[in-house]
Amino acid sequence: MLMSSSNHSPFVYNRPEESVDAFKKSIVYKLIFLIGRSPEEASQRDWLNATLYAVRDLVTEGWISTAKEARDTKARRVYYLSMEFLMGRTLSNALIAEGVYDLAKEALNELGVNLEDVLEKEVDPGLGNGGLGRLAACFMDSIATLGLPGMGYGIRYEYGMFQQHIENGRQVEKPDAWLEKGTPWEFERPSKRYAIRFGGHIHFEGRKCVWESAEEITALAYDQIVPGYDTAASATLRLWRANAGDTFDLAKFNKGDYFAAIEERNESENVSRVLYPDDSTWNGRELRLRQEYFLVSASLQDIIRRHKWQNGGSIENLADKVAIHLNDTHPALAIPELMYILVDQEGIAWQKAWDMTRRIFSYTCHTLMSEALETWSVDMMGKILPRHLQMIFEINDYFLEYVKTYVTTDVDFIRRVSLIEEGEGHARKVRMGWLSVVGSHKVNGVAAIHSDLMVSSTFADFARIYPDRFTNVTNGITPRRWLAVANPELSALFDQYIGTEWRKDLSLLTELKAHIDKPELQKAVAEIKHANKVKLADYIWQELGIKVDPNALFDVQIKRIHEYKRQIMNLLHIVARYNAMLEAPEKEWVPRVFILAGKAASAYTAAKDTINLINDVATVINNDERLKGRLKVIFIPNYSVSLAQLIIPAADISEQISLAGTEASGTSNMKFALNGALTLGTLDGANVEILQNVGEEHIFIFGNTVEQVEKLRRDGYYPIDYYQKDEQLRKVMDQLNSGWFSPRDANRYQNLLSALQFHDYYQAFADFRSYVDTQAKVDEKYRDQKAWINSTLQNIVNMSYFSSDRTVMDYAEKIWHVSPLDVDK
Ligand code: NBY
Repeated sequence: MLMSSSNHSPFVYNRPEESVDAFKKSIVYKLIFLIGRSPEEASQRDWLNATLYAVRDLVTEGWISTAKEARDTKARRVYYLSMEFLMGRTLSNALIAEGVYDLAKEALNELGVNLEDVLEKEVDPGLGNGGLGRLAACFMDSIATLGLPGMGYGIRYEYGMFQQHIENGRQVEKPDAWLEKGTPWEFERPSKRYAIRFGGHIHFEGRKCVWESAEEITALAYDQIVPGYDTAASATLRLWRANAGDTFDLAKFNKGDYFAAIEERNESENVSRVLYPDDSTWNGRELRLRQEYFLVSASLQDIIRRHKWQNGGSIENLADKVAIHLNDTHPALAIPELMYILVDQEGIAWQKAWDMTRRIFSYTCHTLMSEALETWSVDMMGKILPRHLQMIFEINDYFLEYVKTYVTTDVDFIRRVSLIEEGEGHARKVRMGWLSVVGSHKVNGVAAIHSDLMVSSTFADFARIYPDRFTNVTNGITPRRWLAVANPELSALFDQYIGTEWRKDLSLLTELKAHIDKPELQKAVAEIKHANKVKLADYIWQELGIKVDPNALFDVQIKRIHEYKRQIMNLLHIVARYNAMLEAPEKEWVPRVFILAGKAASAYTAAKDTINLINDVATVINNDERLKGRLKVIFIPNYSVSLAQLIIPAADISEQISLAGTEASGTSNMKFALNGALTLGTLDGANVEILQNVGEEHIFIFGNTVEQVEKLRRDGYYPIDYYQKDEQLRKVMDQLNSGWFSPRDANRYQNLLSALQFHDYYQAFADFRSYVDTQAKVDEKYRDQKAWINSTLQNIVNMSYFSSDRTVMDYAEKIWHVSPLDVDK
């Protein structure tokens, strides 16, 4: 049994529950003895760090006990391998998890420090690109809160996602040196270090394969506590940093070439230098392959060391005690790595090792887009990981033999499912998606529609081979960060009606249904939304010097910039609205603020041009006085988790307008709905399930269905037909083409626009009319504030399903087969 967080700990001599004074003392103690500053000379950052240390004390014992509990009960554990974890800021989340937010506020206040100011000082580590990385973070939060024996493994990139600056309307990338500010939350683990080997060659000694590597670097562990909410249980996120270790090139060193020897050290540390800032196209770089292997090798060594330690040195029962989850194919090398360990190092028979491996692994697919499917050239893999390539060949032989024996001998089919793509005229490639499916016992998509498409398209052949392997686990979001932390006023309001337990059990939101018609609740919800909009408007004024009216409808699209997400279609509607307003300036237009944010991959020209076009259109519209401030377009730079926490609670409309069949799930759609924004979306990803949960009167659905999209593709999609038929669209496109919004460089958007007009894979014109018409319905509803607030509430109370606690329990039961530890008594 673990000590509950509310019990008195004998070790933390000044647990703050007892009094503000104890908390004050703890913070000041940290300030003086860990940071080395007196209260008089402390900066805001010093106070932040001192508070972080003080709060970390509160969770550390529970964290240690959670680990002990898992050890003592020999629990089966789950390990979540991910190249990305977008954790967001720590302090506010930890204060809320420990139930000491108000106490900390008061303690700091008495020290003359404002907690909210201090919170804003914390860096927001950008160790991920977007949805995939943030999902991993929500899962860690749920694993901790549910008390599951689980742990995350990732890379401690020295530079996270680049900082986005906007210069003359264009995105400029600046390095994100997040470590410079210090990392008081983390525990360095100098004793947890593993050798990671690369290169060299293999030879056979009899039937035994021997890998003699050429290079070795060290992986060092850094741990973060992920506190569970209102429980002593915590989870661990372990991130690896590359270190050159003790190895020098002694030849160079002895020759007196000191600098060359040191230089090489620097180079080997490049492995954990920087996050690849691309969320869609995989780019085949050697350094990325090294990063993936670095994560996999360090994590598996750590997992096996722990397992052996707890199982008397035996590895026989590994598959009974360990589940390893692959967050997309990025860590898929774990499959041949485990085989290498079991077969070459542990001497387990190949077939038995393969059975164990498949029981251990499971894999989530996050995309259907072919350009995002990882493949590595056989040549490159052979150079960096010769034994792993050999092992993949062995797995492939075994697998294809199975297919020929039990499924089909059709050569075309065999060629399609082979783990090795045999290129005609191009080099052979390893298909990491296929490897992940073959090496796992379960494969899941992230929303119902996506999982269906997965088995009918990308993995259709595999669904025939392994009909029971594929399943769906719809994504979710943690209500702690996305409601309790991001929207404290709304949270406090709900507490008054249904108590505080919804933070742990989001199904309790349904109890609000009994109160939905109460005018005082409706009024309070409207007032809180307004206050959140005022806050965002202040930020926009501070950062961009643009005044927006908090009474206007806030229409928000925040996500990575990508053609499939169709920010450009949003823009087409904005320009159409602009034109319509100028044609009838006296009409009662519903004032609107269009807010967009998101980063473009640095080599993605169409995405970068889109940002430029948004800003060009914004400049013209925002300065057109004929509009009397009733239309504004705002691009907020440098989108991040912390900005999402500011923007989402202030949104009225959530734009989820990807082409049907392209967005695997989306998760911001859930965050918006939970905060009372109404979705304007296509029948794509989790929008479909949001529709099912909130009901069609409370969501704005438009556009072609997957079936219609596919039919258009088959029959031929001719954007020009839509252009000719639709006068409003024609006018918008003619304006854009004429350089209306970029007079000094009229041809700036030629490529972007001609793609839309002649061969747009994402069919923006096809959905334009229904999008614009649906936007008119949005206005209509917004005019009826009573109806609007009712829909707002209907969205919120029907969001239970989208808690990541539900998602993670689904994984735990169906896929990982792990159960919660007995943490609190
Ligand atoms: O994963 C996103 C999906 O687009 C979104 O629909 C889904 O809700 C979310 C969580 O399941 N995918 C995503 O964020 N992908 C990446 O960030 C990503 C990152 C790196 C690479 C590919 C994709 N890569 O190839 O390096």
